[in-house]
Amino acid sequence: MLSVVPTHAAQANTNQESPFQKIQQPLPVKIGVTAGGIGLIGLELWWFLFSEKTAKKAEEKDDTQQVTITVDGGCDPTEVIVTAGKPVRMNFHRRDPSSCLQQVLIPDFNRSADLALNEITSVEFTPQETGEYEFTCGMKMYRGKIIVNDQQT
Ligand SMILES: [Cu+2]
Repeated sequence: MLSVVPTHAAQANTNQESPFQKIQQPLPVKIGVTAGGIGLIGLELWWFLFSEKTAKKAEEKDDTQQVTITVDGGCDPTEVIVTAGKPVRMNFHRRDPSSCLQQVLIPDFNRSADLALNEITSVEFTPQETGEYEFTCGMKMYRGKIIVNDQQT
């Protein structure tokens, strides 16, 4: 997402070179900052709406539904499918050194965990009700979904 910044800087430079620089500088700068901000928002929207989603059903082992999530520039899978009423263990394998991904939050189940680099950190909870719940990185830039289905389905 930071890759937007150089583009914005280049636009600001172009504006400063125009002959109207002294009079109009504050306005182009404001427009540049606004455009940069809108660009970032757009990029985030694009990321959330159109980036590839992968869904994976948790596998039942020892009465626990288990799923491994690779954390590397985001989460894979982005959607985890589990069954209500049974313990869930999410194994987060963090391979990305970015500080953005050093923590995972599952607010609906009151869980948070610090992820050690190149290690698997497990988070356990038992969803009692069907529905869709979110898990995110510490700063909520990356998001994933936990889909809790009825036992019959
Ligand atoms: Cu983050």
